[in-house]
Amino acid sequence: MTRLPISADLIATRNAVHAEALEDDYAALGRKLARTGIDIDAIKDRVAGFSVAVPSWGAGRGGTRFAKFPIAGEPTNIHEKLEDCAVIQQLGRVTPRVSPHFPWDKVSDYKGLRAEAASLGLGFDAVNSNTFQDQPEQAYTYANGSLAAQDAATRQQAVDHNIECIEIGVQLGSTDLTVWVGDGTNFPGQQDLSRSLDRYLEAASKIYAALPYDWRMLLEHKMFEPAFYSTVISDWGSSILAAQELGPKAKCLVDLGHHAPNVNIEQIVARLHRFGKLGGFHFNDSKYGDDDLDSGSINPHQLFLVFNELVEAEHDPRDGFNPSYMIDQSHNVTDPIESMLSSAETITQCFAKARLVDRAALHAAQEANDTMMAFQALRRAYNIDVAPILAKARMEAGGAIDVLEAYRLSQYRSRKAQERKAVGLGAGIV
Ligand code: PSV
Ligand code: MN
Repeated sequence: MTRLPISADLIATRNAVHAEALEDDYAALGRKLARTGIDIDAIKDRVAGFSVAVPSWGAGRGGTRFAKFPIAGEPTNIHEKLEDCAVIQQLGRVTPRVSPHFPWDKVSDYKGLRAEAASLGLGFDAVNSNTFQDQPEQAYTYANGSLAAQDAATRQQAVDHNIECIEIGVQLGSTDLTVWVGDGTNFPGQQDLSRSLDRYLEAASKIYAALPYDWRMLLEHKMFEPAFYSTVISDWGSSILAAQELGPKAKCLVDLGHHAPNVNIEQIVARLHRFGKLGGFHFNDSKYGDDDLDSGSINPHQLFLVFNELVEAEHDPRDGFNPSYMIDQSHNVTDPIESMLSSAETITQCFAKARLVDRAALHAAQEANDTMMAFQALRRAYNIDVAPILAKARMEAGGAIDVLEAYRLSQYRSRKAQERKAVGLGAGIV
């Protein structure tokens, strides 16, 4: 039995208020799109089939290394995080899966956790391992690295943790393990740059060997932080080389905030797909570094261009096209539920806009070296406001036409503030 956290009556009542205007906007957009041969209902159906996972850790207020400013009613355990993720899914209807992080989300009964999620209308996405922090009970410190550590026992501990994550994931119904390590150096000379990669590859291959037949290992690269001189899997080049060395089940995961400033991320996406190594995404946005800002809040055009490459890849799947989509954000100054509702909408908008690109016109212009018309093929799609398509798909799936309005009217957060224990101060996410 599902027990959804927001009153269905509230959603229905608010939708009734907005329905007429939505029909009007949808019809107008339908006529506009029809003039270029696009069937709006077909786009709506694609939108209805789109989904992106939310990170369990995104349900709480994030923080910087300087401070965290908790809000009343934020979750402090996986059960409460699931409840908040259920709100996001119930209202927005594009986030049916949660990506858990271990040991942050550790429980004693994972079958029970899976059933609990299902009762909230949720499933589980990729499991994320954590060898970038020490845990109270662990034998060896990760201060000098994990999978690439000099010390063999430390490497083995990191391998064992990843294998435990796979075992947990099997019980939760996941089929992907996302591995991000913070291993690296802060000083030139601190470690040998080649031998540290050798150690990483050797340890990673032990994790790879433990993958069930239908699982993938998603390697997440990041240029810097916490290591500020060198990082072992620093960029998509290191990532694809490692994935190629490990085998076909190893793919690359692109976190949008993990690149040097101004890097052409959409080209990286195209390259990874070209070589059969595009595994998935952590969506967020950034201005300066790994800012973990809300998706599309800084550079929505870049997000659209990433989705444009994804549509190209889907049309030309080569050895297959099955990237997993996840959000990975840190919500430092907003209510995390509102941020994820808004981000999921932005991501879906980019997905929809990329489908509006006149591909035949784009390809013809490319063939003819007609730069301006090729650019215009993208620009025209980017400029279309697809909000009515998303709202209609959402409404038809039982979600709210105006997600933020419904969320605020539900007073969910203030209700939780009465029920939940207060979060301590401190820094960082959990
Ligand atoms: C690292 O910055 C990262 O993007 C990885 O995905 C981690 O698992 C996540 O953030 C957690 O904070
Ligand atoms: Mn990430």
